[in-house]
Amino acid sequence: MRALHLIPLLCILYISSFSETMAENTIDIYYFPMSPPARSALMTMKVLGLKYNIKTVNIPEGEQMNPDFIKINPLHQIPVINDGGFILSDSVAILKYLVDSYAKDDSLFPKDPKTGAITLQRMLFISTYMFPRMGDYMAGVIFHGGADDPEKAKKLEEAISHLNNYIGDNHWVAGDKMTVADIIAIANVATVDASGVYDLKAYPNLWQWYERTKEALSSAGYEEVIQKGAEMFGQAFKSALH
Ligand SMILES: N[C@@H](CCC(=O)N[C@@H](CS)C(=O)NCC(=O)O)C(=O)O
Repeated sequence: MRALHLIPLLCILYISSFSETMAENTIDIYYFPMSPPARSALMTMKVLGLKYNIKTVNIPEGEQMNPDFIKINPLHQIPVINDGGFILSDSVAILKYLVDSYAKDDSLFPKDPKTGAITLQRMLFISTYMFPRMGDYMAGVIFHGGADDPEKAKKLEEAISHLNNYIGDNHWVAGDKMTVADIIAIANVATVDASGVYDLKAYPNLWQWYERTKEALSSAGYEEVIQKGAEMFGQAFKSALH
């Protein structure tokens, strides 16, 4: 639990590295760097070159239960965006909305029925299959006593293996083009990687995709958004594990 004491300080340091200023069409994002879904939303905003304003919701401190935030999202979860009064929660919906509203074309979320449906299926796989297993194992260690649980670790590894199979011979998670499914996937995979528990190189399709996606997102701020937040989570996990 020692790591939890460091989290507020780390977050202040981390958030202060975002220096974008308010401007017209600035989208508010309710955010915390340790959160994979929140990171996928911010990463997508940066890929699209949008102006944003981070409103920090410190989850380890319980700020999601503040009445003002509950009014914004009664489910008390981040991410949430507020785009000129349009309030939207859930990372999958947010990523689709951002692409539909602001991308110059539909490549990040294809309109073609089949590739669009595969993109959505992969996003839902990450959001409803991999992410809960990561929460169960990693957040379980951080927030509930720190005891390792090999069964939960194995369940998360099953998700990694499925993702490796989905990628197969494709370059990207949803086929031969990069989509928002890659962004949501890497926000989660980087967190799994930062746990230090898994040898991701043992999953060659996934490993090559991981390297390729980091590279593709680097100029949009991969390190700043995804890597740093994942490491913060990984450090908290490693410090709590016993
Ligand atoms: N399905 C949601 C899940 C969001 C979620 O679970 N967010 C966590 C942080 S990673 C949260 O806000 N937890 C606080 C709580 O549930 O009270 C999404 O993809 O946006």
